[in-house]
Amino acid sequence: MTERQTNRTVEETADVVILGAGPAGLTLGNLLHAAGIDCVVLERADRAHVQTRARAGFLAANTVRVLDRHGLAAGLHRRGQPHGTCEFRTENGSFRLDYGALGRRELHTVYPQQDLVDDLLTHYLEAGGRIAFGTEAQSVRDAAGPNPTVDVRDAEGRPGRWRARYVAGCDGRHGAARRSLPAGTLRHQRDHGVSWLGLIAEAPPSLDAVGYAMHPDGFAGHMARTADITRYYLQCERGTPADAWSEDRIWAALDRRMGAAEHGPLRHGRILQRSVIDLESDVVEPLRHGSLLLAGDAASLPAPAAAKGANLAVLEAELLAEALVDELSHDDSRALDRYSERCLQHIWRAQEFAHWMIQLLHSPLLNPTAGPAEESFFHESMRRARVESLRTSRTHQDWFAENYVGI
Ligand code: RFL
Repeated sequence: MTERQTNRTVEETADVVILGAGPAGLTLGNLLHAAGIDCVVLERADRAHVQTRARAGFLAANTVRVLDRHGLAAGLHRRGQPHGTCEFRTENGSFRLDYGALGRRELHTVYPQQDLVDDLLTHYLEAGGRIAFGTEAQSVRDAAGPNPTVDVRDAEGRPGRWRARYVAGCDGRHGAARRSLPAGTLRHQRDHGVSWLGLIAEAPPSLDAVGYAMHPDGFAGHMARTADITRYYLQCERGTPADAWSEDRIWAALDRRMGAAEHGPLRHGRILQRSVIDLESDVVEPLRHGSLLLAGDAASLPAPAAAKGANLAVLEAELLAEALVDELSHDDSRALDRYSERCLQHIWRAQEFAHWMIQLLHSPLLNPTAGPAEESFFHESMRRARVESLRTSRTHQDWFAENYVGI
Protein backbone atom coordinates (compact mmCIF):
# COMPACT_ATOMS: atom_id res chain seq x y z
CA MET A 1 0.00 0.00 0.00
CA THR A 2 1.21 3.51 -0.73
CA GLU A 3 -0.23 6.86 0.25
CA ARG A 4 0.45 10.18 -1.41
CA GLN A 5 -1.03 13.64 -1.54
CA THR A 6 -2.28 15.02 -4.91
CA ASN A 7 -3.10 18.71 -4.40
CA ARG A 8 -5.44 18.30 -1.42
CA THR A 9 -6.71 14.77 -2.11
CA VAL A 10 -5.05 11.89 -0.30
CA GLU A 11 -4.53 8.97 -2.70
CA GLU A 12 -4.09 5.42 -1.45
CA THR A 13 -3.75 2.10 -3.23
CA ALA A 14 -4.84 -1.51 -2.91
CA ASP A 15 -4.97 -4.27 -5.52
CA VAL A 16 -8.67 -4.79 -4.84
CA VAL A 17 -10.87 -2.03 -3.44
CA ILE A 18 -14.12 -3.47 -2.09
CA LEU A 19 -17.06 -1.10 -1.74
CA GLY A 20 -19.44 -2.02 1.09
CA ALA A 21 -19.18 -4.07 4.30
CA GLY A 22 -22.31 -6.22 3.95
CA PRO A 23 -22.32 -10.01 3.52
CA ALA A 24 -20.89 -9.72 -0.02
CA GLY A 25 -18.06 -7.27 0.73
CA LEU A 26 -16.99 -8.87 3.99
CA THR A 27 -17.03 -12.43 2.63
CA LEU A 28 -14.95 -11.25 -0.32
CA GLY A 29 -12.58 -9.31 1.97
CA ASN A 30 -12.02 -12.34 4.18
CA LEU A 31 -11.33 -14.68 1.25
CA LEU A 32 -8.97 -12.28 -0.55
CA HIS A 33 -7.07 -11.36 2.60
CA ALA A 34 -6.66 -15.06 3.52
CA ALA A 35 -5.22 -15.66 0.02
CA GLY A 36 -2.67 -12.88 0.51
CA ILE A 37 -4.32 -10.38 -1.86
CA ASP A 38 -3.82 -6.71 -0.98
CA CYS A 39 -7.38 -5.43 -0.43
CA VAL A 40 -9.36 -2.83 1.48
CA VAL A 41 -13.06 -2.51 2.33
CA LEU A 42 -14.57 0.99 2.13
CA GLU A 43 -17.81 1.36 4.10
CA ARG A 44 -20.05 4.41 4.17
CA ALA A 45 -21.61 3.70 7.59
CA ASP A 46 -19.93 3.44 10.98
CA ARG A 47 -19.09 0.12 12.57
CA ALA A 48 -22.02 0.08 15.02
CA HIS A 49 -24.51 0.64 12.19
CA VAL A 50 -23.10 -2.20 10.11
CA GLN A 51 -23.15 -4.61 13.05
CA THR A 52 -26.74 -3.92 14.07
CA ARG A 53 -28.63 -3.63 10.76
CA ALA A 54 -31.35 -6.32 10.92
CA ARG A 55 -32.28 -7.80 7.56
CA ALA A 56 -31.96 -11.43 6.47
CA GLY A 57 -32.15 -14.46 8.72
CA PHE A 58 -32.54 -17.59 6.61
CA LEU A 59 -29.23 -18.92 5.36
CA ALA A 60 -29.23 -21.58 2.65
CA ALA A 61 -27.27 -24.81 3.02
CA ASN A 62 -24.87 -23.64 0.31
CA THR A 63 -24.14 -20.44 2.24
CA VAL A 64 -23.18 -22.50 5.28
CA ARG A 65 -20.98 -24.72 3.08
CA VAL A 66 -19.18 -21.66 1.63
CA LEU A 67 -18.61 -20.15 5.07
CA ASP A 68 -17.48 -23.54 6.43
CA ARG A 69 -14.96 -23.97 3.61
CA HIS A 70 -13.25 -20.75 4.66
CA GLY A 71 -13.46 -21.10 8.44
CA LEU A 72 -16.13 -18.38 8.76
CA ALA A 73 -19.02 -20.40 10.15
CA ALA A 74 -18.11 -20.86 13.85
CA GLY A 75 -20.68 -18.31 15.09
CA LEU A 76 -23.56 -19.62 13.02
CA HIS A 77 -22.86 -23.20 14.12
CA ARG A 78 -22.82 -22.04 17.74
CA ARG A 79 -25.88 -19.82 17.71
CA GLY A 80 -27.79 -20.54 14.48
CA GLN A 81 -30.83 -22.82 14.48
CA PRO A 82 -31.49 -25.46 11.83
CA HIS A 83 -34.90 -24.96 10.25
CA GLY A 84 -36.86 -27.14 7.83
CA THR A 85 -40.61 -26.53 8.08
CA CYS A 86 -43.04 -24.02 6.69
CA GLU A 87 -46.75 -23.71 7.25
CA PHE A 88 -49.24 -22.27 4.77
CA ARG A 89 -52.47 -20.87 6.16
CA THR A 90 -55.31 -20.28 3.75
CA GLU A 91 -59.04 -19.69 3.96
CA ASN A 92 -59.48 -23.44 3.43
CA GLY A 93 -57.27 -24.55 6.29
CA SER A 94 -53.55 -24.95 6.74
CA PHE A 95 -50.86 -27.39 5.69
CA ARG A 96 -47.20 -27.90 6.54
CA LEU A 97 -44.27 -28.82 4.39
CA ASP A 98 -41.26 -30.38 6.07
CA TYR A 99 -39.04 -29.09 3.30
CA GLY A 100 -35.94 -30.32 5.12
CA ALA A 101 -37.13 -33.86 4.32
CA LEU A 102 -38.12 -33.05 0.72
CA GLY A 103 -36.20 -32.25 -2.46
CA ARG A 104 -32.49 -32.30 -1.67
CA ARG A 105 -33.25 -32.66 2.05
CA GLU A 106 -31.46 -29.45 2.91
CA LEU A 107 -32.17 -27.19 5.86
CA HIS A 108 -31.94 -23.46 6.43
CA THR A 109 -29.89 -22.10 9.28
CA VAL A 110 -31.69 -19.27 11.03
CA TYR A 111 -29.04 -16.72 11.93
CA PRO A 112 -29.64 -12.96 11.92
CA GLN A 113 -27.75 -11.16 9.16
CA GLN A 114 -26.26 -8.65 11.62
CA ASP A 115 -24.70 -11.55 13.57
CA LEU A 116 -23.23 -12.95 10.37
CA VAL A 117 -21.86 -9.52 9.44
CA ASP A 118 -20.44 -9.16 12.96
CA ASP A 119 -18.70 -12.57 12.66
CA LEU A 120 -17.28 -11.73 9.22
CA LEU A 121 -16.07 -8.33 10.37
CA THR A 122 -14.46 -9.66 13.55
CA HIS A 123 -12.70 -12.43 11.62
CA TYR A 124 -11.47 -9.99 8.98
CA LEU A 125 -10.10 -7.50 11.51
CA GLU A 126 -8.49 -10.20 13.66
CA ALA A 127 -6.72 -11.52 10.56
CA GLY A 128 -5.34 -8.02 9.93
CA GLY A 129 -7.75 -7.00 7.14
CA ARG A 130 -8.06 -3.32 6.23
CA ILE A 131 -11.38 -1.50 6.42
CA ALA A 132 -12.28 2.19 6.36
CA PHE A 133 -15.63 3.00 8.02
CA GLY A 134 -17.33 6.34 7.43
CA THR A 135 -15.91 6.34 3.91
CA GLU A 136 -18.45 6.77 1.15
CA ALA A 137 -17.49 5.90 -2.40
CA GLN A 138 -18.67 8.67 -4.72
CA SER A 139 -17.80 7.14 -8.06
CA VAL A 140 -15.60 4.59 -9.79
CA ARG A 141 -13.56 6.04 -12.65
CA ASP A 142 -11.55 4.55 -15.49
CA ALA A 143 -13.05 1.08 -14.96
CA ALA A 144 -12.62 0.32 -18.66
CA GLY A 145 -8.83 0.24 -18.16
CA PRO A 146 -6.41 -1.55 -15.83
CA ASN A 147 -6.13 1.26 -13.23
CA PRO A 148 -9.55 2.20 -11.89
CA THR A 149 -9.87 4.78 -9.14
CA VAL A 150 -12.53 5.31 -6.51
CA ASP A 151 -13.32 8.83 -5.31
CA VAL A 152 -14.43 8.85 -1.69
CA ARG A 153 -15.57 11.23 1.03
CA ASP A 154 -15.04 10.64 4.74
CA ALA A 155 -17.62 11.36 7.43
CA GLU A 156 -16.42 14.99 7.65
CA GLY A 157 -16.80 15.44 3.92
CA ARG A 158 -13.06 15.36 3.15
CA PRO A 159 -12.31 13.95 -0.30
CA GLY A 160 -9.95 11.05 -0.93
CA ARG A 161 -9.06 8.66 -3.72
CA TRP A 162 -8.18 4.96 -3.97
CA ARG A 163 -6.29 3.52 -6.90
CA ALA A 164 -6.78 -0.19 -7.60
CA ARG A 165 -6.34 -2.98 -10.10
CA TYR A 166 -9.90 -4.16 -9.50
CA VAL A 167 -12.91 -2.61 -7.79
CA ALA A 168 -15.55 -4.93 -6.30
CA GLY A 169 -18.92 -3.17 -6.11
CA CYS A 170 -20.59 -4.77 -3.06
CA ASP A 171 -22.31 -1.55 -2.00
CA GLY A 172 -25.90 -2.54 -2.64
CA ARG A 173 -28.57 -1.31 -4.94
CA HIS A 174 -28.03 2.41 -4.40
CA GLY A 175 -24.25 2.32 -4.18
CA ALA A 176 -21.53 4.03 -6.19
CA ALA A 177 -20.71 0.93 -8.25
CA ARG A 178 -24.12 0.90 -9.93
CA ARG A 179 -23.99 4.64 -10.45
CA SER A 180 -20.64 4.27 -12.20
CA LEU A 181 -21.73 1.67 -14.76
CA PRO A 182 -21.26 2.73 -18.36
CA ALA A 183 -24.26 4.00 -20.28
CA GLY A 184 -26.01 1.16 -22.02
CA THR A 185 -25.56 -1.37 -19.20
CA LEU A 186 -28.71 -3.49 -19.02
CA ARG A 187 -30.80 -3.29 -15.88
CA HIS A 188 -33.75 -5.69 -15.97
CA GLN A 189 -36.37 -4.49 -13.52
CA ARG A 190 -39.66 -5.72 -12.17
CA ASP A 191 -42.05 -4.04 -9.77
CA HIS A 192 -44.29 -6.76 -8.32
CA GLY A 193 -46.87 -4.13 -7.32
CA VAL A 194 -46.99 -5.40 -3.75
CA SER A 195 -45.73 -3.75 -0.54
CA TRP A 196 -44.99 -5.18 2.88
CA LEU A 197 -44.74 -3.63 6.28
CA GLY A 198 -41.59 -5.41 7.58
CA LEU A 199 -41.53 -5.71 11.36
CA ILE A 200 -39.11 -6.92 13.99
CA ALA A 201 -41.01 -7.80 17.18
CA GLU A 202 -39.59 -8.29 20.63
CA ALA A 203 -41.53 -11.51 20.99
CA PRO A 204 -40.60 -15.19 20.87
CA PRO A 205 -41.63 -17.03 17.68
CA SER A 206 -45.24 -18.21 17.83
CA LEU A 207 -44.87 -21.30 15.68
CA ASP A 208 -42.05 -23.71 15.01
CA ALA A 209 -42.26 -23.06 11.27
CA VAL A 210 -42.08 -20.22 8.79
CA GLY A 211 -45.69 -19.08 8.60
CA TYR A 212 -47.23 -17.86 5.32
CA ALA A 213 -50.83 -16.68 5.65
CA MET A 214 -52.87 -15.92 2.52
CA HIS A 215 -55.86 -14.01 3.86
CA PRO A 216 -58.54 -11.96 2.06
CA ASP A 217 -57.08 -8.86 3.80
CA GLY A 218 -53.64 -9.64 2.39
CA PHE A 219 -50.52 -11.67 3.09
CA ALA A 220 -48.95 -12.04 6.54
CA GLY A 221 -45.64 -13.78 7.29
CA HIS A 222 -43.97 -15.09 10.44
CA MET A 223 -40.26 -15.92 10.59
CA ALA A 224 -38.24 -16.82 13.67
CA ARG A 225 -35.04 -14.90 14.24
CA THR A 226 -33.91 -15.79 17.78
CA ALA A 227 -35.59 -17.18 20.92
CA ASP A 228 -36.82 -13.65 21.77
CA ILE A 229 -37.17 -11.94 18.38
CA THR A 230 -39.55 -12.65 15.49
CA ARG A 231 -39.83 -11.07 12.08
CA TYR A 232 -43.33 -10.44 10.75
CA TYR A 233 -44.55 -9.11 7.44
CA LEU A 234 -47.93 -7.58 6.63
CA GLN A 235 -48.98 -6.78 3.10
CA CYS A 236 -49.99 -3.12 3.01
CA GLU A 237 -51.11 -0.60 0.45
CA ARG A 238 -48.40 0.92 -1.70
CA GLY A 239 -47.37 4.29 -0.27
CA THR A 240 -48.28 3.45 3.35
CA PRO A 241 -45.88 5.31 5.69
CA ALA A 242 -44.00 2.92 8.00
CA ASP A 243 -45.42 4.56 11.12
CA ALA A 244 -49.04 4.67 9.86
CA TRP A 245 -50.07 1.56 11.80
CA SER A 246 -50.23 1.61 15.61
CA GLU A 247 -48.86 -1.43 17.46
CA ASP A 248 -52.42 -2.43 18.38
CA ARG A 249 -53.46 -2.32 14.74
CA ILE A 250 -50.41 -4.34 13.72
CA TRP A 251 -51.11 -7.11 16.21
CA ALA A 252 -54.82 -7.13 15.39
CA ALA A 253 -54.00 -7.53 11.68
CA LEU A 254 -51.42 -10.24 12.38
CA ASP A 255 -53.86 -12.14 14.64
CA ARG A 256 -56.59 -11.94 12.02
CA ARG A 257 -54.51 -12.81 8.97
CA MET A 258 -52.49 -15.55 10.71
CA GLY A 259 -55.80 -17.04 11.98
CA ALA A 260 -54.83 -16.87 15.66
CA ALA A 261 -58.36 -17.79 16.78
CA GLU A 262 -58.19 -21.04 14.82
CA HIS A 263 -54.48 -21.93 14.89
CA GLY A 264 -53.40 -20.58 18.27
CA PRO A 265 -52.43 -17.16 19.64
CA LEU A 266 -49.45 -15.13 18.53
CA ARG A 267 -47.03 -13.95 21.19
CA HIS A 268 -47.26 -10.19 21.16
CA GLY A 269 -44.41 -7.85 22.03
CA ARG A 270 -42.95 -4.44 21.35
CA ILE A 271 -42.30 -3.59 17.69
CA LEU A 272 -38.58 -2.82 17.61
CA GLN A 273 -38.20 -1.96 13.93
CA ARG A 274 -40.53 -1.31 11.03
CA SER A 275 -40.01 -0.44 7.40
CA VAL A 276 -42.09 -0.54 4.25
CA ILE A 277 -40.68 -2.72 1.49
CA ASP A 278 -41.94 -2.37 -2.07
CA LEU A 279 -41.41 -5.78 -3.63
CA GLU A 280 -39.13 -5.11 -6.57
CA SER A 281 -36.53 -7.18 -8.36
CA ASP A 282 -33.73 -6.23 -10.68
CA VAL A 283 -30.69 -7.68 -12.37
CA VAL A 284 -27.71 -5.83 -13.83
CA GLU A 285 -26.20 -7.48 -16.88
CA PRO A 286 -23.28 -8.09 -17.28
CA LEU A 287 -21.72 -8.03 -13.81
CA ARG A 288 -18.28 -7.12 -15.09
CA HIS A 289 -17.30 -3.86 -16.72
CA GLY A 290 -13.54 -3.99 -17.26
CA SER A 291 -12.01 -3.80 -13.82
CA LEU A 292 -15.31 -3.12 -12.00
CA LEU A 293 -17.16 -6.21 -10.79
CA LEU A 294 -20.52 -6.35 -9.04
CA ALA A 295 -21.66 -8.76 -6.32
CA GLY A 296 -24.59 -9.03 -3.91
CA ASP A 297 -27.46 -6.53 -4.08
CA ALA A 298 -25.32 -4.33 -6.35
CA ALA A 299 -25.53 -7.12 -8.93
CA SER A 300 -29.10 -8.17 -8.43
CA LEU A 301 -31.92 -7.47 -6.05
CA PRO A 302 -34.25 -10.41 -5.59
CA ALA A 303 -37.52 -9.35 -3.89
CA PRO A 304 -37.23 -10.60 -0.28
CA ALA A 305 -40.16 -13.04 -0.64
CA ALA A 306 -37.81 -15.99 -1.10
CA ALA A 307 -34.90 -15.07 1.22
CA LYS A 308 -32.28 -15.24 -1.52
CA GLY A 309 -30.37 -11.92 -1.34
CA ALA A 310 -27.83 -12.61 1.39
CA ASN A 311 -27.35 -16.14 0.06
CA LEU A 312 -26.60 -14.93 -3.45
CA ALA A 313 -24.24 -12.33 -1.96
CA VAL A 314 -22.12 -15.01 -0.25
CA LEU A 315 -22.15 -17.31 -3.28
CA GLU A 316 -21.05 -14.51 -5.62
CA ALA A 317 -18.38 -13.32 -3.19
CA GLU A 318 -16.78 -16.77 -3.24
CA LEU A 319 -16.87 -16.96 -7.05
CA LEU A 320 -15.39 -13.47 -7.28
CA ALA A 321 -12.67 -14.20 -4.73
CA GLU A 322 -11.59 -17.33 -6.60
CA ALA A 323 -11.53 -15.46 -9.89
CA LEU A 324 -9.52 -12.53 -8.49
CA VAL A 325 -7.02 -14.84 -6.79
CA ASP A 326 -6.52 -16.73 -10.09
CA GLU A 327 -5.98 -13.45 -11.89
CA LEU A 328 -3.80 -11.64 -9.39
CA SER A 329 -1.76 -14.56 -8.02
CA HIS A 330 -1.57 -16.89 -11.04
CA ASP A 331 -2.10 -14.54 -13.97
CA ASP A 332 -5.05 -16.67 -15.06
CA SER A 333 -8.06 -14.58 -16.16
CA ARG A 334 -10.38 -17.38 -17.27
CA ALA A 335 -12.55 -17.43 -14.11
CA LEU A 336 -12.84 -13.64 -14.14
CA ASP A 337 -13.99 -13.78 -17.76
CA ARG A 338 -16.72 -16.24 -16.78
CA TYR A 339 -17.67 -14.55 -13.50
CA SER A 340 -20.70 -12.68 -14.81
CA GLU A 341 -22.14 -15.63 -16.70
CA ARG A 342 -21.72 -18.02 -13.75
CA CYS A 343 -23.40 -15.65 -11.31
CA LEU A 344 -26.24 -14.83 -13.67
CA GLN A 345 -27.25 -18.51 -13.85
CA HIS A 346 -27.80 -18.52 -10.06
CA ILE A 347 -29.34 -15.04 -10.07
CA TRP A 348 -32.01 -15.85 -12.63
CA ARG A 349 -32.97 -19.07 -10.86
CA ALA A 350 -33.35 -17.12 -7.62
CA GLN A 351 -35.33 -14.43 -9.42
CA GLU A 352 -37.63 -17.01 -10.95
CA PHE A 353 -38.33 -18.63 -7.58
CA ALA A 354 -38.87 -15.28 -5.83
CA HIS A 355 -41.34 -14.36 -8.57
CA TRP A 356 -43.12 -17.70 -8.11
CA MET A 357 -43.35 -17.14 -4.34
CA ILE A 358 -44.79 -13.67 -4.81
CA GLN A 359 -47.46 -15.06 -7.12
CA LEU A 360 -48.21 -17.82 -4.62
CA LEU A 361 -48.55 -15.54 -1.59
CA HIS A 362 -50.45 -12.53 -2.92
CA SER A 363 -53.91 -12.35 -4.34
CA PRO A 364 -53.98 -10.27 -7.55
CA LEU A 365 -57.44 -9.12 -6.39
CA LEU A 366 -55.61 -6.94 -3.82
CA ASN A 367 -53.02 -5.67 -6.26
CA PRO A 368 -54.06 -2.45 -8.03
CA THR A 369 -51.49 -3.01 -10.79
CA ALA A 370 -52.68 -6.54 -11.59
CA GLY A 371 -54.95 -5.48 -14.45
CA PRO A 372 -58.70 -5.64 -15.17
CA ALA A 373 -61.02 -7.47 -12.75
CA GLU A 374 -61.63 -10.51 -15.02
CA GLU A 375 -57.93 -10.97 -15.51
CA SER A 376 -57.29 -10.66 -11.77
CA PHE A 377 -59.97 -13.23 -11.08
CA PHE A 378 -58.39 -15.60 -13.59
CA HIS A 379 -54.98 -15.17 -11.94
CA GLU A 380 -56.46 -15.58 -8.47
CA SER A 381 -58.04 -18.89 -9.53
CA MET A 382 -54.69 -20.05 -10.88
CA ARG A 383 -53.01 -18.99 -7.63
CA ARG A 384 -55.45 -21.10 -5.64
CA ALA A 385 -54.85 -24.07 -7.95
CA ARG A 386 -51.11 -23.63 -7.37
CA VAL A 387 -51.58 -23.67 -3.59
CA GLU A 388 -53.69 -26.81 -3.92
CA SER A 389 -51.07 -28.48 -6.09
CA LEU A 390 -48.39 -27.62 -3.52
CA ARG A 391 -50.59 -29.08 -0.78
CA THR A 392 -51.23 -32.37 -2.56
CA SER A 393 -48.45 -33.12 -5.06
CA ARG A 394 -45.27 -34.69 -3.70
CA THR A 395 -43.47 -33.78 -6.94
CA HIS A 396 -44.46 -30.15 -6.56
CA GLN A 397 -43.34 -30.24 -2.92
CA ASP A 398 -39.93 -31.65 -3.88
CA TRP A 399 -39.52 -28.90 -6.47
CA PHE A 400 -40.51 -26.30 -3.88
CA ALA A 401 -38.04 -27.62 -1.29
CA GLU A 402 -35.18 -27.75 -3.77
CA ASN A 403 -35.72 -24.14 -4.79
CA TYR A 404 -36.69 -22.80 -1.38
CA VAL A 405 -33.39 -23.78 0.25
CA GLY A 406 -31.30 -23.99 -2.90
CA ILE A 407 -29.38 -21.18 -4.44
P1 RFL B 1 -25.77 -4.83 1.91
O1 RFL B 1 -26.01 -5.79 3.06
O2 RFL B 1 -26.80 -3.83 1.60
O3 RFL B 1 -24.40 -4.11 2.19
C1 RFL B 1 -23.96 -3.05 1.37
C2 RFL B 1 -23.05 -2.17 2.19
O4 RFL B 1 -22.55 -1.13 1.36
C3 RFL B 1 -22.59 0.09 2.09
N1 RFL B 1 -22.62 1.18 1.10
C4 RFL B 1 -21.55 1.90 0.75
N2 RFL B 1 -20.28 1.89 1.21
C5 RFL B 1 -19.39 2.75 0.63
N3 RFL B 1 -19.75 3.64 -0.35
C6 RFL B 1 -21.02 3.69 -0.81
N4 RFL B 1 -21.36 4.55 -1.78
C7 RFL B 1 -21.98 2.79 -0.25
N5 RFL B 1 -23.29 2.58 -0.49
C8 RFL B 1 -23.66 1.59 0.34
C9 RFL B 1 -23.83 -0.01 2.96
O5 RFL B 1 -23.75 0.85 4.09
C10 RFL B 1 -23.77 -1.50 3.36
O6 RFL B 1 -23.03 -1.70 4.55
O7 RFL B 1 -25.50 -5.61 0.53
P2 RFL B 1 -24.87 -7.08 0.23
O8 RFL B 1 -23.59 -7.29 0.95
O9 RFL B 1 -24.95 -7.21 -1.22
O10 RFL B 1 -25.92 -8.11 0.95
C11 RFL B 1 -27.22 -8.23 0.45
C12 RFL B 1 -28.16 -8.56 1.61
O11 RFL B 1 -28.00 -7.59 2.64
C13 RFL B 1 -29.63 -8.60 1.15
O12 RFL B 1 -29.73 -9.20 -0.10
C14 RFL B 1 -30.51 -9.38 2.13
O13 RFL B 1 -30.65 -8.69 3.35
C15 RFL B 1 -31.89 -9.66 1.50
N6 RFL B 1 -32.78 -10.28 2.48
C16 RFL B 1 -32.68 -11.63 2.76
N7 RFL B 1 -31.75 -12.39 2.14
C17 RFL B 1 -31.61 -13.70 2.46
O14 RFL B 1 -30.75 -14.37 1.87
N8 RFL B 1 -32.38 -14.31 3.44
C18 RFL B 1 -33.34 -13.60 4.13
O15 RFL B 1 -33.99 -14.15 5.03
C19 RFL B 1 -33.54 -12.21 3.77
N9 RFL B 1 -34.45 -11.44 4.42
C20 RFL B 1 -33.71 -9.49 3.15
C21 RFL B 1 -34.55 -10.10 4.13
C22 RFL B 1 -33.84 -8.10 2.88
C23 RFL B 1 -34.78 -7.36 3.54
N10 RFL B 1 -34.91 -5.98 3.23
C24 RFL B 1 -34.00 -5.04 3.76
C25 RFL B 1 -35.65 -5.63 2.09
C26 RFL B 1 -35.48 -9.33 4.80
C27 RFL B 1 -35.60 -7.95 4.50
C28 RFL B 1 -36.63 -7.14 5.25
